[in-house]
Amino acid sequence: SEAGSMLVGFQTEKIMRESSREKNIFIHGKMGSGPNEGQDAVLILEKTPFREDSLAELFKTSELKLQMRNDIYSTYHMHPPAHLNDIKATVVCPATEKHIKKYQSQELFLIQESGEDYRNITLPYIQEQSFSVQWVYNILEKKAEADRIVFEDPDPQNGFVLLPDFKWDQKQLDDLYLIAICHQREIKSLRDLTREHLPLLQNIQQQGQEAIMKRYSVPSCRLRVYLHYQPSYYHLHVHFTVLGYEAPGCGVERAHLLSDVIQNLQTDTQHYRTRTLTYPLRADDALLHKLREAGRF
Ligand code: M7G
Repeated sequence: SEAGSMLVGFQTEKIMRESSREKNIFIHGKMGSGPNEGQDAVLILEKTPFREDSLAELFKTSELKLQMRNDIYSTYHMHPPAHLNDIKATVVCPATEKHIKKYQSQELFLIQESGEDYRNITLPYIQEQSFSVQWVYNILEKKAEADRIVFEDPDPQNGFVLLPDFKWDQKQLDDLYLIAICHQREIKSLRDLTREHLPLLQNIQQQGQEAIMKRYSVPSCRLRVYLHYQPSYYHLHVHFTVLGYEAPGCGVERAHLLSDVIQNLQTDTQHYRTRTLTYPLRADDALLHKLREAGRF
């Protein structure tokens, strides 16, 4: 099939990031075949976690080659059959310059953005250049990933769609990761939220947690429910990840717990319009340069 041989002839241009600990590699290259041949692509390869329920099969079917033995110690090369030796591949193609930058490892700088900075500098910048949210609209309109939806509240005002994040392959619960995407299209980020959105946020929290309990038996006390500021995609969405899983790129500096957001809005409807928000930006981020030009960094 077309998908089956999509990576044949893939031309690696640059290894953007690699981690032997996380067992992943981020590659910028060009597609070597298929309808996108010659186009820029970001390819992320990641070895998948072990699954408890397949351990018995792993022991039974893998070939072991002794590497060394010394006293009570021995190490082996283990060769499991292909279906127990998955690599998860994520492809972004055609990838824009901005996509390529997103995955390139870079020095980070912490920004203190006041409400005024947001209106004068950040907002015009994100209106001019941010990632397309077409993939979000495809989900809301059931044009993509419709079969992956875990829960939907179709209400246009307070409703949302809950589905697995594309970072999660759903094979095990250790790295459980879902996102809730609201049906309302006018909320770009945390900065747009006021008390008026409390019913929406409470609905996402409540029904999202319930749906995850129902489907995966993971209770709300095991879930981290948060928003990112800045997000990559300016259509309001909420992350649900299981405690103990350190999702890549989900550092503490960008996360705002949904329960804190709700309380802050209950206390002050203008909270996220007026407060200084702290977040990291990459050295090559154009927003960083704008803030610097304005003498704000
Ligand atoms: P974010 O906070 O805007 O940006 O979150 P981040 O990627 O810098 O964290 C967007 C979330 O949506 C991320 O967790 C992505 O992994 C996820 N995501 C991105 N895309 C393009 C897709 C997609 O096409 N499908 C699904 N299911 N999730 C996606």
